Amino acid sequence: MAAVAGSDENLLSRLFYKQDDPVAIALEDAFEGWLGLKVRTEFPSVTTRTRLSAAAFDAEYKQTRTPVILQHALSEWPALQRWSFEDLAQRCADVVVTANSYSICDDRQVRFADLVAQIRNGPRSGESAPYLQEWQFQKDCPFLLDDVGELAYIADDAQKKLLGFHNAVLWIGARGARTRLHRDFAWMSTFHAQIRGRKQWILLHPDAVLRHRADGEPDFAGLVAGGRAKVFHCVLEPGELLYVPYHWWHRVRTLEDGISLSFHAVEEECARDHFRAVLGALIELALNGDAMRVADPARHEIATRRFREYAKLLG
Ligand SMILES: O=C(O)CCC(=O)C(=O)O
Repeated sequence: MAAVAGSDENLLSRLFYKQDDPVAIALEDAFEGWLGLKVRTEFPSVTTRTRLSAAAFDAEYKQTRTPVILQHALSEWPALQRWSFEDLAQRCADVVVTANSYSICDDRQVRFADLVAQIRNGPRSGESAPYLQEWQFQKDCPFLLDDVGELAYIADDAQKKLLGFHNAVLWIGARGARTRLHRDFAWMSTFHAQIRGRKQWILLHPDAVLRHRADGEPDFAGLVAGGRAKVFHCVLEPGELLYVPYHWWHRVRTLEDGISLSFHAVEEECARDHFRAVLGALIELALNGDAMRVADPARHEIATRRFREYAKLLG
């Protein structure tokens, strides 16, 4: 793979946002190949805990910014019993959503019920697996929130405290759908509730650095060199909740047709940085939107969509 000329940048940042950039796509494909060889044998798994109290979660995982899988956190959620593809397709049928919204080559507007039919029928040949990513459902389908229980782990979410609602989004995709390596915007931590299907997660510590080797190839082995584990993996099962602390890189592959819900929460210590980042991004879009659209169309498109949804929620 061609190196980025004269650059010693962290290649992970190259993947961030630049979802349709050919260099980023080649890099991601090479990463996928490397993961395929390593993932089952060499990466440590994310720890799983059962019925963990909010206080223990705080002390052991939140304070140390360590990912963890929490079992039984969702057992009171009606969604676990009620949500199926058929149920959601019936109740959200005519809502228009954007499928594959993390790509500007592949994205498309579609009726929700039609998208579910496409997911269940599997991708047509040559098409990527359909994926409804980061769907801000709260305005169009507020009744779905009735099926989602409280989570004691996000009781201090600074966004909820300030704006009155959590940032909750749905991910509904076909087997094989993936979200490429990225880290979440604006200091948000993720609490990802798996409702249907299984998902493979790869998590990279915030300090992880990916550089080129002397021959110009990406040095994936360097990610785990030095004995300090920087890459973790897990397969999230229905009923489990995964905590991904802010700034951790993550990459997700849907192993079976799946439905999941993320809360993107703002921890108290990050509140100032979060709201500064959101405001900064909004100002950048307002003042430099045209330049951004030329330099990085995918980033421009994703930011525009995100703020449009945000405006609906605030509106
Ligand atoms: O499930 C996915 O495909 C991605 C989830 C994710 O990146 C998140 O919730 O922050």
